[in-house]
Amino acid sequence: MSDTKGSPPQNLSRRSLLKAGLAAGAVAGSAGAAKAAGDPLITEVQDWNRYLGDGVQARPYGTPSEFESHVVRRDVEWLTASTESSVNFTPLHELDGIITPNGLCFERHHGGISEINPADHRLMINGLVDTPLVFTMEDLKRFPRENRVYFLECAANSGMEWRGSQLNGCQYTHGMVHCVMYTGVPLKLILEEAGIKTNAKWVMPEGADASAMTRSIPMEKALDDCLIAFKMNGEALRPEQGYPLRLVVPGWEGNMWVKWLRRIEVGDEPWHQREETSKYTDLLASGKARRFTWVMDAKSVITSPSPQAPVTHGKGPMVISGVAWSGNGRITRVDVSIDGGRNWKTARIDGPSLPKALHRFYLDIDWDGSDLLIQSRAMDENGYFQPTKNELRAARGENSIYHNNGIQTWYVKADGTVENVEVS
Ligand SMILES: Nc1nc2c(c(=O)[nH]1)N[C@H]1C(S)=C(S)[C@@H](COP(=O)(O)O)O[C@H]1N2
Ligand SMILES: [Mo]
Repeated sequence: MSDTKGSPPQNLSRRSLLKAGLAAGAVAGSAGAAKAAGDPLITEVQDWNRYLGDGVQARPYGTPSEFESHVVRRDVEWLTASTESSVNFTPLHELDGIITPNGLCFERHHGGISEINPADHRLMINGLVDTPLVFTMEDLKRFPRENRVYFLECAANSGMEWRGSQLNGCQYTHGMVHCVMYTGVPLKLILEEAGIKTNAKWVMPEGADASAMTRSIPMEKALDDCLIAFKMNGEALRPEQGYPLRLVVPGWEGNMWVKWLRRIEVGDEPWHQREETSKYTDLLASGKARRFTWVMDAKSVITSPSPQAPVTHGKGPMVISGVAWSGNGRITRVDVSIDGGRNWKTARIDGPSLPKALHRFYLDIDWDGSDLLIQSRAMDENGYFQPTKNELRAARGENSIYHNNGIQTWYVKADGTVENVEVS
């Protein structure tokens, strides 16, 4: 659109000149007024206004406008050796509200994406149950189902930032999180159908993908709020997200949300699988490792402005926006600082406030055009406050990758560009 800037309008009618003059008068004296007076986007009838557009069914499955083609998941090539065992990131800096569009949910696979025909998919329950069972997708869809909105965060989200600021973009530092509405059957109902033995204390979901992902989950959680989900945001799960079936483990680390779910074993103790021993444990400074660190603690990040979303409008009104979430429930408050944590203002949370879901916050400021160090810190319904990165490092040392929920700083420069820095 900027290629039309400055080109003189042709064939201006008296009427359109008059109108343009009036428009200029309305914002007299400003640079914007001069532009509006001769702006062909105002004075000329545009093609999209003149010609008929595509009819219905030109796009049987809708996709975003071509002008939004930059809003995509992105990866960091040097992070992993292969794309099949890798991750890409949600473009948080381009999104608003609390729901992540299905095509933009970050992907984390350990053995690539399984392509499964739902007619060929089975879910088995075995182990310490009265009756081992195998369900087809059709069987599962005959159980009462529920709709619930939850965030999913990989425990490694922000892991590259433990020792200092590294990746220059909110998409890369914080984009291993998404939030959708799941439709599924409570895991409790499936376990009750099989009948769990009195000594049953743990369940182990297993994936049908090449990595056959397995994790141990305590029975209390399995019977509490876990779902066996087949829909996200109203439509079938995407293959990337585990089509046709995934486990939803609200508030707990993403690794436990087994995709392409094909089996649930019931046992009396944890299985000590790879993903809960050599991976997804946190090596402390003492040499000991924390393990079974399931809950994702309260965290927040400013999504805009941020390095990939610089300020292009100059001084004056500016919307600072971000997301906050807690694996322990609702977010009750988000504070924003524009001076690197010296002073804080309480941000406005807008949209639904659901437990274990993303919350959207805004701070509307009048920017004086000077450098800013912007930060956000979230508080959840238990009174837990998101820590600074120094507080985190004091507690857990510097070996960690997982569970970095430290406060993020963006350095907004006078020219509007934004950089990832650390003020702790
Ligand atoms: N079967 C299976 N389930 C899996 C994985 C996998 O590789 N295979 N990756 C796990 C990890 S580490 C995360 S963070 C989440 C990512 O879910 P997403 O791809 O929907 O974002 O899925 C989890 N479930
Ligand atoms: Mo993960």
